[in-house]
Order: sequence, then C-alpha cells, then structure tokens
Amino acid sequence: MADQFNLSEGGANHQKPKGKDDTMTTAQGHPVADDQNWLTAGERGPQLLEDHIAREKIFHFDHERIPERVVHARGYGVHGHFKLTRAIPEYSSAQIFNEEGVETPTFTRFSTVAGNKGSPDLARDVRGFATKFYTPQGNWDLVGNNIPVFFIQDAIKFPDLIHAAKPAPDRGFPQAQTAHDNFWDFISLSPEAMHMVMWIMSDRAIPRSFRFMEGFGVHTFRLVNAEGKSHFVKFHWKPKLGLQSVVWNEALKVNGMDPDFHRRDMWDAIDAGDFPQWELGIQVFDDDFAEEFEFDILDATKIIPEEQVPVEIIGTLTLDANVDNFFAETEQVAFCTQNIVPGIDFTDDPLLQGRNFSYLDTQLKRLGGPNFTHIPINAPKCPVRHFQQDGQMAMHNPKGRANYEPNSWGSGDGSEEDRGPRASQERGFTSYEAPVEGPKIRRRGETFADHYSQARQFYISQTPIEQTHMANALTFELSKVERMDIRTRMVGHLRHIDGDLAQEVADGIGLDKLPEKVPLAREPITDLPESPALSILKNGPGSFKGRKLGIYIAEGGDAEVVSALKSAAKDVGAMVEIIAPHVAGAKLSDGKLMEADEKIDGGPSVVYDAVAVVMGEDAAKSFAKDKPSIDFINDAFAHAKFIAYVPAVRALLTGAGVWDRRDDGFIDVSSGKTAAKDFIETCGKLRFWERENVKQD
Ligand code: HDE
Repeated sequence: MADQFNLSEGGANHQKPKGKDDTMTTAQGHPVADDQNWLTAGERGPQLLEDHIAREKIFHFDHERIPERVVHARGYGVHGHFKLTRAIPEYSSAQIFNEEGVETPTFTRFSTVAGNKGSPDLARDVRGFATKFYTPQGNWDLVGNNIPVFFIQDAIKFPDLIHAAKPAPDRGFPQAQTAHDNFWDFISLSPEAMHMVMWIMSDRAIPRSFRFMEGFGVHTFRLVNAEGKSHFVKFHWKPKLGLQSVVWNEALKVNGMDPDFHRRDMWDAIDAGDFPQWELGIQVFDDDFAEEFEFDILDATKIIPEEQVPVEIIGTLTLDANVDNFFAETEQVAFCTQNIVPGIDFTDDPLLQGRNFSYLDTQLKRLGGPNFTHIPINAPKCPVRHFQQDGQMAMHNPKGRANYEPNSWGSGDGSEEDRGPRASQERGFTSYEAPVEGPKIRRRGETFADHYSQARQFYISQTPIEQTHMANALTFELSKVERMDIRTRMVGHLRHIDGDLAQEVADGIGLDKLPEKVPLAREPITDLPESPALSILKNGPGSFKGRKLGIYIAEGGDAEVVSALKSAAKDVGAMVEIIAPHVAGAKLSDGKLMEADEKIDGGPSVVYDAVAVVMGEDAAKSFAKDKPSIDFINDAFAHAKFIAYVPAVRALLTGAGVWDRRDDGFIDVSSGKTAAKDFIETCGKLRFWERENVKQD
C-alpha cells in the first residue's frame, strides 16, 4: 500500500511515474511537474492566472458535456455483428442481404425515451432499440423501439408529445414518468395514441432486461431488388432468450436499489461472455396486400399481425463487446433514420419522413458541427469519397487541388492525384420511383382514422394476468392525474377498446358511473382476431438461461444444497449471486467461508429472477425479525417469484409471514442435486403467476 503514496510536507499525495512514458502532459503535450497544486504567489497567496497547466485542465473540464439527446437521453450502447442466415436477393439488392454467412459489424444503443441522462432504467416507458450496421455500402441505421407502434401519426406532433411527457415546464417534475396530468391530458385529447397506450400500459414498458425484449423498425419501409422491383417491409428483432418483463411494484423498487439495472445487466452478460442474440425478421408484402389490409400501411400507429403476414427470419444479431469508453461511443453515436443503403428505401409514412429531417438536424446540435461522421463510432467502415470539406473539427481533409466536380484535374487512374470521386448510376443509391400525385395539402387521410380496433386487438390478445397488469397500470397512472376531466376522458376512450377494461379502470379510480364515450371519427372493428404474438407471457423463454438466481446464505447453511443450486443454474446458462448478512460471506455447514457478492440490504430479491434461502436453523432464527431479510422474502413472494428453501429457514419464512402460505412456487431443495435441478427447471416459467390470483392480506 505504501508505494501508492508519496506525501508532500503539506500532505498532498504526489504519485510518481513508473517509467519515462508515464509522465503526465497537458493536452498540448507539455510535461507536468505537479498535478496537486495551482501556481500561487507565495505558499498561502493568491492563485496566478499564469498557470497555463491548471487553466487548461479546468477549461477542458468545463466543456466535458455535450447536450444530452432531447429524447432517448438515457441509453446504453454495445458492439456486435449481424450475420445473414438467409440471402434475400429476390427482395433487396443491399449487399448485407445478399451473401449468406456474411457478417456486418454493428453498434446498438438501447434507451428510454422520456427521462434525462441520469434517470432510472426501469421507468415505465418505450425502449429505443437503434442499430447501426456498418455495411460495405455505407451505414444503415435501423432506429427502432421495443414497441411496434407509435403515439402519433404525423411528425409535426412529436414536440407536443414529448413536451407533454417530460417534466412540466413550470415545476420541472416529474422525471421519467408518464403518470402525470400533462401526459394524460395530451394523450386523452389524441385518439391516435390509443393503440400505443395499450402497449405502454402493458408490461412491455417495464422490460426485465434489454436482452429480453423485441425490437421493431415500426414504419413500413421498402426493399428494392436489383431489377428495381419494390416490396414493402417491416423489420422485427426477436430475442433468442425470449420475452420477459418485471412487475410494476418490482420496477419501483429496482429503480431505488439499482437505477442502472438495465445497463448493468447488459454489461455483466457481455462481460461474462453470455452474448445476447436477436433474430432479424422481415414481414414482406406487396401493393395488393397493402390495398386490401384493413389499415393504412403508412400509419405508424398500426401493426401488421404476424399471423397475417409471417415474420421471415433472415439473420442474427450478436452483441459481443462492451464499449471501451461510454462517452466516445454510447454518447457520441449519432443515429440517423435517413441512413439507408441501396436496396432499402423509405415509404411516405408521415412519421418517418419527419424523422428523416430531425435526426441529422439534432446531431449538428449535439455533436457541434457537420463532421460528426469523422468520429470513429459514426464513421462508416467502407471507403468514403466526396468533396465535402472543412468545418469544425475536420479530421479527414482532402488532398490535391480538386474540391469540386466536374473537374479536369488529376490522372483519372484512381491514384491519390486522381480527379476524385464520381457518382455512379450502376452502384449508387437510386430512389424507388414511387409515383406521386395530388394537390399540396395539409390534411390527415381518412385511412388513418381508425384508432381503436388494433388497441382492442392488442388487449384481447393478452393473458388474463397481463390484462390485469394493464388495468392496474392505467389505474395507477390516472390516479396520479389531478384533474378529474382528464381521468374520465381516458375512460371515455377505453370504452371504445374494451368494456371490461373501461369498467375495471373506472372502479380503480373510483368513478360512480362510466363516463360518456369520446367522439369517434370512424367506427372501430370489434372482431379482429387475437394475435398471440402480442403477448409476452405467450412468448416466454421456457428456460432459465440468461436469468439470475440470488441465493441468500447465512451461517450453517447446507453447503451441498448451495453448490447443487449453483451448478444446476450454471448448467442451463443462468447466473448466480450469493447474498449474505455480511459481504465477506458466511460459513456454511462444511465449515468453509463462502464469499458473498452482496450484503443483504444491497442485494434485495427484486434484482433476481428467482431466489433461494439456505441457512442454518440458528441463523434463520436470528434473522426472523431482520427487515432486509424479511423484505427479501416478502418481495419475492409478492412478485410471484419461485423460492427455493430448506426447512431449516422455517423461522425466517415464518417471520416474513409466508411459511403457512407456501404454494407450489416454493420448492424444498434440501434433498440436494435432483431437487435443485427441478427447481431451476421450474424457474424456466419465470414466475409463479398463480400467486397473483390469491388475494394478499
Ligand atoms: Fe426518435 N428521435 N423521433 N423515434 N428516436 C431521436 O435523435 C424524432 C421516433 C428513436 O440511441 C433524436 O439522435 C422525431 C419513433 C430512437 O441515439 C431526435 C420523431 C421511433 C432514438 C428524434 C421520432 C424513434 C431516437 C434525439 C417523430 C421508433 C435514440 C437524439 C416523427 C421507430 C437513438 C437523436 C439513439 C432519437 C426525433 C419518433 C426511435 C430528436 C421527430 C417513431 C431509438 O432526432
């Protein structure tokens, strides 16, 4: 330890460089002699402005921040690669879609929308799922969300939506929440938002992990093949680990215990070599389908049910490397919806078209100039040749005399002295020649007028547990709304979606009678079939792979049981953390000290997918009144988690009030290996949902 110190007479620690190359310098390269003291006039005198070293350091610090994203500020980026498993030349000429097995490097950033950069990960919110593919034909950015529809149909409404969702301008709160008047005021006055409301009130808005959520391109895009033929397409990301969310009460507690829950989960998984994967799926359809489909395919508040147009899997995304530097990569990455490559094209979706303006514009503000493509994370990994020049922080400066074209300089042989790049009709991007006609007007088309049919379809496609969560979420959110007229107006919308849901929410917020239905622009279709693909619980993993077991141990706990649980979890690819009364660990029945990952009050059960409690009888008795220990068990119970135990912990389970309420979600693992294996297999169901139907007292 002593070699870490070199104390001066004044007590400051002047650590010394080990080698010549370790000498600290300023940004200008000047060697620094003292990094502890500002130059002063006399030992106790005023600081001198002359100290160029101190001033440079402070100057740089003062400018460390760039503006956070106006939306999606809170995010987490990871590197990976996309491997094409099925070539689709029939649909698209894009190089990344044409050679089976080919791998394209990627960078993916997951995010929440409403909260600021420091907001908690488990806010009820949409998650961004943006992927930059560094293709040989330039960058393709698929800037999607974990929900396949959006709140609004036209980009001109985006500032209103976001203003309403973010903290109110007078008071500056609430942060990262939709449970407030402004949000529900705007929503309840925007019928087009109703389908999206169903999604954000579902558990989709509180995912357990980025690794367990789907992603969607949302808009209808085009794929264009080498013959110039176009198909419409919707992009889907399907997580190989299946879908999983938390429950609301758990989300609230996780936010307090670990606001970085999602980013930590991603970092830990990748760090452990457990690389998350998604399949890229496409729903492809033609003009005829677009004509006969019940809704407008340009309307981003609608999905195309997978049962109607199946999702064809064409490749796999593997996220396999954490960033080296959060700022350089996650913060500076600049996604742009207009980044597409030959073989992919836009449609006239009025939300997409507006986005194509917004993303480039916002990067100028955030990254400070037009040269943000020179920053490594944004730079294409293919040759870049153009006559753009100069500007702030220009890193790649053209050589030679020609900075315009046409020009007659150079040899034309492709050498450095060449005349420079030329546009190529054969290889360059050409827009699909979609016919355009009609007067210039500002009007929403009638084909966009149905706002309730798919909202209903989403609701009826959920399991009863999920439907209850939705009713509870709506009740929770509307109970935070102060104005009665806003609350009742929302119920007036719900009545168009589902009568039972409307009644449940009305009861939940204490309305005596149902309010009037809100006016309709178009009568909803009430007999759209259920779409099982829309439910999380119908698309769970069926395995505990990638999940986390928390084992709470204490003095005298059965060592064999703990080791059986650990190896059973490891066998299915799950992670295990040990929690103990002290972080140093606990002595188990074999007399050996088992180290802990967390002390009990820093390792609550909300951060685990399932828990086990293994202690000696005396230890269990001594913790029977210990608040964090009781919370550990009570929360696991209330959040319908599977709980493994040994009979020796009876006193603690009794103290927590659950011993006599043990149900099939409690599993006695005292008999060792087989029991531990069975427990982990049962955990593949993720929750013992039956417990939610039992009234809690
Ligand atoms: Fe965005 N959105 N957005 N958005 N969006 C931004 O771009 C915008 C929309 C999405 O991890 C901003 O670089 C408008 C839909 C993601 O860096 C900004 C409209 C979808 C991210 C912007 C939308 C998204 C953004 C802010 C209405 C799902 C984070 C900073 C037409 C398909 C990307 C930035 C990242 C970020 C504008 C609607 C997804 C201001 C005008 C719909 C995942 O340009």
